[in-house]
Amino acid sequence: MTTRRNFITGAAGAMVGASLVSKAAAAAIPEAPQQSSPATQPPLHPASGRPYNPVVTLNGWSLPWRMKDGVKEFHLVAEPVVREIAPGMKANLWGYNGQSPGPTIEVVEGDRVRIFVTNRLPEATTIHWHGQLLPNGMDGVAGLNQPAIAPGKTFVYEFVARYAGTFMYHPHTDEMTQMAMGMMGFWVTHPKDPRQHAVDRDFVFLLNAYDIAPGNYTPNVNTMLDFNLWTINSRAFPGTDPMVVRKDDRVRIRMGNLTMTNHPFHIHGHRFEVTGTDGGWIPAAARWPEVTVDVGVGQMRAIEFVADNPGDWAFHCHKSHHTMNAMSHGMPNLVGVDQAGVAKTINDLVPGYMVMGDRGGSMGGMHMALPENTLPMMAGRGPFGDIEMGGMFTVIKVREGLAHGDYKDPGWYKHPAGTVAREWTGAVPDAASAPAAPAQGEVIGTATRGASGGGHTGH
Ligand SMILES: [Cu+2]
Repeated sequence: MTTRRNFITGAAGAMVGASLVSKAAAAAIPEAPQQSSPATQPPLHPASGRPYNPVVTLNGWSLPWRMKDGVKEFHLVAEPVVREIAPGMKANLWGYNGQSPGPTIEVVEGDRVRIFVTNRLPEATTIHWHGQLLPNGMDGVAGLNQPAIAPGKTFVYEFVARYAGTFMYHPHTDEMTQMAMGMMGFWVTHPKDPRQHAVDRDFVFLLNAYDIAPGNYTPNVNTMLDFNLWTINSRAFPGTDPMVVRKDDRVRIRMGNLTMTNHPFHIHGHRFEVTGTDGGWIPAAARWPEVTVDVGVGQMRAIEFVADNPGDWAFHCHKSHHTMNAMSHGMPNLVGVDQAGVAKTINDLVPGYMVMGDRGGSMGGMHMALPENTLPMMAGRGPFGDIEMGGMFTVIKVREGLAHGDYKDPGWYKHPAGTVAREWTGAVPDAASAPAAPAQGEVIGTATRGASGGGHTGH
């Protein structure tokens, strides 16, 4: 039998056994390990049961289990948590076992699974096992399939993980509030034969969004569309960890979307194929090459590629407002307007004012005073300066010669000599501008919308 000690030594990180259940009850209900760190934890290699190739949850972890009479037993605790969204910002969220999202659950096709769910939230909850083929009474829709789990109560779910694939879990009780607060987790059912669908590195994460006004800590749960923090597993760039891979590794990235809008995820320097959805694996003959995959609301997508191109490659949502962090900016669009002196004049009146579209970098480079607990809209420093990104953005670091299972950040890519875009210092031909282009500082027309319609309060 797996002991609490095995639980702790079986997974790295600052995981501590929760004292939720008394010693007497410990035999009946497994411990509920907790995770205090938002850092990416090493893959959790199975200590019992059938072998499989574990996944890596970006800025997350996998939940240890115990084997009891041939059944894999897990214990999830739904509870309020404090999640660091990125250094400099923490959020009061709801999650499972110490973090939002909750831990990834990994099982093997054919496993019988028993999941204890303890509710430590101030309101009732349930868990829906998105994508699983299971008995109706285990599906987790409060009122329809089961009574809701009242605060303080523990329910048990039990079913067989019937087929290998990519799944997630989330409440089906007061969903608007509970998902807006971060309640969700990843689920991977591995194939019985570990050689099936085998890859060298298998990353997973959920896409989520929050509406946390600058200077605040708690999401507004009534927001329908105007979210201002777009996150990968409840982390915003530069808080997202890089995905470190060895050159020529076959890499899989599995993503699930529990926000209220779609996210077209785009890779740089590589091509991929979509190999799976939450409905199953896509036959090889039906796959086609892509560099962007749209992950629709409530959907999951698995992509695979061979990481044959060394470097630091951006991987991000292609909606440009989703790679920014929160800001209430009723800002005019002054792109193309000579604002020399304007900022200084206004700053004398309105300290902290800054302008968009003037001398590139005015956004990322603006180290303006922010309310407490508020991330810069775009941030991140790279080897060449400001990266000017936030939100749903991370970096795939492809390196030669890494050890199998080495996920440590190798630092920035060292570009071979002569392979970096550089300033041209030779002669430049005339007539490099469009014939009718206004000169810098010259304005054509004074459309009122263009001058004042650029402001909005969210993304
Ligand atoms: Cu997006």
